[in-house]
Amino acid sequence: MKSYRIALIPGDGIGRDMTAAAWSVLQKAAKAHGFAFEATEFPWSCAFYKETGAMMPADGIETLRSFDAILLGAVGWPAEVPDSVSLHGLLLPIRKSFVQYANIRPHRLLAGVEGPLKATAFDILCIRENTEGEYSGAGGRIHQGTADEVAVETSIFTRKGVERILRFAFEQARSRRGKLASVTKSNAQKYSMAFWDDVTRQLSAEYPDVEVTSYHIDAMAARMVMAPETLDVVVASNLFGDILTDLGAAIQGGLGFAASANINPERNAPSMFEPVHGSAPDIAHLGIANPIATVWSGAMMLDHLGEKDTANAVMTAIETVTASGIGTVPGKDRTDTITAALLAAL
Ligand code: GGG
Repeated sequence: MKSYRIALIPGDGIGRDMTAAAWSVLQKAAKAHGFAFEATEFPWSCAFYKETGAMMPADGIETLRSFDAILLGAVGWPAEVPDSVSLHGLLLPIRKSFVQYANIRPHRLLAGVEGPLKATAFDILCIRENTEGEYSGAGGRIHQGTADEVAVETSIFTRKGVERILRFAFEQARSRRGKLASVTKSNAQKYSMAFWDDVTRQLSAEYPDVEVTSYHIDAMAARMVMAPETLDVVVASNLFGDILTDLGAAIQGGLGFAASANINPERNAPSMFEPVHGSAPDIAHLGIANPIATVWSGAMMLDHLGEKDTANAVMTAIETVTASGIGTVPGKDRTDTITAALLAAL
């Protein structure tokens, strides 16, 4: 029987319950479709940091390299470990080391879910550059804690990095409704973001079948609220993509529905699948978080592994559950109830 080796990193807070729930759904789906998942769980998290002084062991990246994919829950426990430490110690090294440069985040309303907008029919695929830009980690602080303190943080945009993410986005647009929105703030950031706009223009000549429009981030934020149905594929830098996809999560009914895939398109290292949401310490261990975002991320993992029928079966199960009203209102149904309904729908 075909078997996939998956690295499971539950992480912190609700990440632990969400990966457990998603894993039970994915395993059932795999079994029903004649293949197996073999999980190896890694305890890398803020608790691990408290014990060892690192978010993962020094050979963590090499350990993960041999897996077919990574399923991650959430990272962060700010009461004990600064968010900048937990993020730069686990999630970002994985994304960068495995060249997972395309972070794909779908935003649409699932059957039965009422978002906060009047618009009900939208289907946006946000693509966030995932390895450089504002998240490059280039900078420093001097004279810390004094009146002369200086903090410098440099965004890095390389032609290689910008070209590959835009090319990926053009290809996605070509395979969908043929529309691409490229998001910058090139009036204010006149070097890096003007460069991004230039590369968008240059590549557009290779994709005459794709209608490409450049937007400033502020205009895009308004458009996602006022006219989300006009958008197809949206591509943005690391930070802008991060912010826009929390807005995307909001218009699709909440972070409980927002899935994501960190893709290495060249497939020379594992890709990683994780919900958009974080560890939510305020509701951790209350048993009320919605596992749908993680299960949907798992469906994206199935799709990436080439198990498209199984991915479709998981998505159908999700929408069968939400259409019945279960899991559609934040906090109404318990994690266990939603998971049981997903398993039954499969
Ligand atoms: N589900 C992964 C997670 O914990 N995300 C929280 C987060 O803050 N991620 C940082 C980022 O994606 O920029």
